Amino acid sequence: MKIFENPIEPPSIVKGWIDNKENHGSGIEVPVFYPGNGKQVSVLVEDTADDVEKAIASARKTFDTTSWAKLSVEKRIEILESCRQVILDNIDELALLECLGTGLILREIKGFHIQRAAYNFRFFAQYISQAHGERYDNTDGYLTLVNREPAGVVGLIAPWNAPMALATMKIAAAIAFGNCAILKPSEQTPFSLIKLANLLKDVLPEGVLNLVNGRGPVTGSSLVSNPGVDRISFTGGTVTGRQVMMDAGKQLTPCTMELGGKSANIVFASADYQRALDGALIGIFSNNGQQCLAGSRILVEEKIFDQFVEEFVQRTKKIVVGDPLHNETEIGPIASKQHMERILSFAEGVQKDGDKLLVGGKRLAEQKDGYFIEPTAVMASSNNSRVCQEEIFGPFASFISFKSEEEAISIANDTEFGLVSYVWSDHMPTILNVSESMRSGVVWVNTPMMRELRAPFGGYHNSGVGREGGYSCEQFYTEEKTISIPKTPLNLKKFGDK
Ligand code: TXE
Repeated sequence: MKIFENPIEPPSIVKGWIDNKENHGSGIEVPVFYPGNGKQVSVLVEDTADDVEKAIASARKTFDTTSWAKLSVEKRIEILESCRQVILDNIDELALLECLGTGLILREIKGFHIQRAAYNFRFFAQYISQAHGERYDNTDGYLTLVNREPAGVVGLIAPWNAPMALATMKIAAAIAFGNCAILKPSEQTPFSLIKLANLLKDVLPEGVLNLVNGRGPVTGSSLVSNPGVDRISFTGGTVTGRQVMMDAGKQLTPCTMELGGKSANIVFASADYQRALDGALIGIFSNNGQQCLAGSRILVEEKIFDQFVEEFVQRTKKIVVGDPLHNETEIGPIASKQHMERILSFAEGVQKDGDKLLVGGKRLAEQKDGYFIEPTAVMASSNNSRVCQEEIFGPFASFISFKSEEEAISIANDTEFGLVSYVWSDHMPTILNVSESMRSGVVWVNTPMMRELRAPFGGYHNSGVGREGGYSCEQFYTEEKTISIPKTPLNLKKFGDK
């Protein structure tokens, strides 16, 4: 039996971070595992409602009583650029810690996740250097200014599938628009983000970025339910998102929700076949298959269906699943035992639903203690199958064939989700018609994934509420204020002067 080594010596205990100091939480110890070998590597001390209260009070104090919220744009840009530099200076350690928590492939963590984390700070530095306000003159002699002011204290709840890349989008946006933030990483993957908070202590004033650790229903819900929080930005599952929104709703706290997906990857016979095949594999198997934007329902035009499926299956059989530290690995372990078992349960249920397993579906025995599974593909009997309707969130593709553009559109939109759609065709009228017909927040044409940070990202239906991206974040993390001033003293009506 092969036991894969930990990527880095794990911290023996993970604590919270308040006022640029470690905070020893008052809750229980929660075990943390390395997905590559299934061993417990650390514990995190859970932050209770009292610890969360302390983090909020610290953030509020900084927001209300220091110059943080009113810094000049030049100074704020300097700070955001320094955050970026700190990440790049510590890329190796942050990448190993990210790998320890998530089991993501180290090569990809270094090449994408940490780079994106650094870039998120630069992106918002550039964005605020160009942000503009509104000003209205009117014939009654008034000048009206529209200010965008920081929202205040914001709660940021991050998931486990890409902690650095996703959480820093929230942190950088919150800071760029003058807020103080409280981050709650996933209890499964605390290592890289707590390290980041520690590293940023030389750049960020006390109370600007606090971090609380713990399970969702304890630490997360204490943050969401606290009336001292002015915004909640959440990325996670749809079921949890619904709960978070209900809890936040009691205080009328505005939320953005970046939730699950079951995205259609539509391949027309008019597509560049080879690129579409490569794109379909990337769409479902990158990031160990654990991504909200995965192209998990692969819809292929009947004319090319058999050949496409056959070649997809042959390529899938050759995918290298293994140690995330090895350079040749293409898919690493699933993030947790519980999640691995959930993914496998879909493969076990395939026959019951009348679907057919094409490849994969089992845990990889030779790497028994790690959470490794075979990349999997299923031929669905119809779009009503469980494998086509539920988010599996793993290296698990479902195939369906279609005969016409109308049928493809109808199948693609027949889902509770609406995050992303992929369209593969070289026929412009098809590209335009399908793109405009998709009930999803994003459409990618002839490309597997492309995130333009200036553009909104988010979903229709149960895939989310609100958007992330340049202007979308500016709207979310600020309050608008309208100030009207007469340019010269105006004649006022005189009450009681008769
Ligand atoms: O995530 P949760 P789970 C999907 C994916 C996955 C499913 C469940 O389909 O199989 O969700 O994953 C915190 N109040 N995605 O259960 O629960 C939690 O501690 C406040 C899609 O592991 O959504 C963590 O920090 N916070 C997705 C964060 O929410 C709460 C990414 C996400 O955990 C909370 C991850 C509560 N009541 C999973 N309960 C994406 N959109 O990319 C939990 N949390």
